[in-house]
Amino acid sequence: MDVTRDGQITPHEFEQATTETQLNTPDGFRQIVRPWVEAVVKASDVDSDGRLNTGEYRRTLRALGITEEAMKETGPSLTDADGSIPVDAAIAAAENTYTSDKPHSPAT
Ligand SMILES: [Ca+2]
Repeated sequence: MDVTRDGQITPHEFEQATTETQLNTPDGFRQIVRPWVEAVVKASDVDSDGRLNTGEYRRTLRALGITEEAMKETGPSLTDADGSIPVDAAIAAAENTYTSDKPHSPAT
């Protein structure tokens, strides 16, 4: 990570290293990001029924700083007929978001 080997990690070095190891690589996602995503999604499932209902889903995205507009784009593609999202689908969508080459492609 300390490319210049000066004993300090600049913001650019940090960004470059994390992008290379975590983003756009399924292995990087599985090793580094997926545990965090799983923890967030499972903590969001307040009633532990294996699904994120609308309230659980919206509350989590709001806490993560996701805008209402982005929620409207993402939610409908993931929800089942009852409006809830299976926990596994939410985790898969996050993986796609982190590893896809397409911008704003949560669950394609
Ligand atoms: Ca739930």
